[in-house]
Amino acid sequence: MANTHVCGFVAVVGRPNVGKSTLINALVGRKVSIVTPKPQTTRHRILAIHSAPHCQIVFVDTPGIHREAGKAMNRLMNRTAASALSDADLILFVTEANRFTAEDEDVLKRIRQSSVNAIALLNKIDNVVPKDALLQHISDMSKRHSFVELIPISATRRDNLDALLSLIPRYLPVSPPLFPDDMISDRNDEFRAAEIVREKLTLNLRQELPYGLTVQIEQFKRDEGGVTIHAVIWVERDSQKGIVVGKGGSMLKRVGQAARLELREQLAVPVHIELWVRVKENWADSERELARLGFDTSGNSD
Ligand SMILES: Nc1nc2c(ncn2[C@@H]2O[C@H](COP(=O)(O)OP(=O)(O)OP(=O)(O)O)[C@@H](O)[C@H]2O)c(=O)[nH]1
Ligand SMILES: [Mg+2]
Repeated sequence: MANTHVCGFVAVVGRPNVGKSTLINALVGRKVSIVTPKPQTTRHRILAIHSAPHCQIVFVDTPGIHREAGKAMNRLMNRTAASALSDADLILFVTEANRFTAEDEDVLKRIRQSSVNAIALLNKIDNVVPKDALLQHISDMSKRHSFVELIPISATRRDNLDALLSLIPRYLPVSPPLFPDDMISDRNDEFRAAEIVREKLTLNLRQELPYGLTVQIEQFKRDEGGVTIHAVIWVERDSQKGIVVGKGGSMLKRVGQAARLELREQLAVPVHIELWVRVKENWADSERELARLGFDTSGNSD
């Protein structure tokens, strides 16, 4: 039908670290969501919007669905992903092309229960050797569920992403756009600043520590000179404080510098960042603290 406009929500789901956020950033052409090599990077539901003359695709980035749901934050992350999945018009189920794990199966179970149309994406095909193995993985995947499409991709190399973008509109309902056509995300610059600081912390700190910290913006001020940001890095225990500060403040300096450079690029104005580290005992295991720290704890049910 000529001149028919479609619009809908496309939930991007999968276990942690399969490349959901990388894919979304590549599809909308902007870094809406942070990316790191460590699992459990995304903690929030983040919208990334692609607008074209006859369609508007609202991608929903979600936390990786995972099993070690020990703390309140982990349970909240899983709930956030599950509710995005059941509210969607279409699901993009992201897996790694060369393996299918028990956590992937957990996600697929939720997809089956939702009865929403799902496209299976086998990501990171640049990692698959020998290339023939990919055919076997595609065949295995096609037997697990009646996916409406099954597409091997590489989010980092952009392989098959244009094909994916051109297929999605046929699974979306006829609807006018739900968002202004110049809007790329539902998140503001303050949220983005907190996330970029957390990304730089995750990239620079070793092992488990990134899971125990969160970033809260205390001040975000714009004036003629640019943007001034004051951010607090909350850790769970006193013993973690020294590691985040680093020897003579070296870690904070490195993280602040990396975040400043990226934000200056994104905001196109000079950026000044000051970081503090504070302790809030076991914040990640308290629903109340999570709500105070900006997590959306409302209305998500399992
Ligand atoms: N080789 C390769 N690596 C990729 C590809 N896509 C993503 N990655 C890498 O996979 C890692 C995880 O990427 P993310 O986009 O953060 O993964 P995610 O699924 O959003 O992870 P969570 O937010 O933790 O659930 C990063 O190191 C990416 O660079 C790809 O196509 N090929
Ligand atoms: Mg992510």
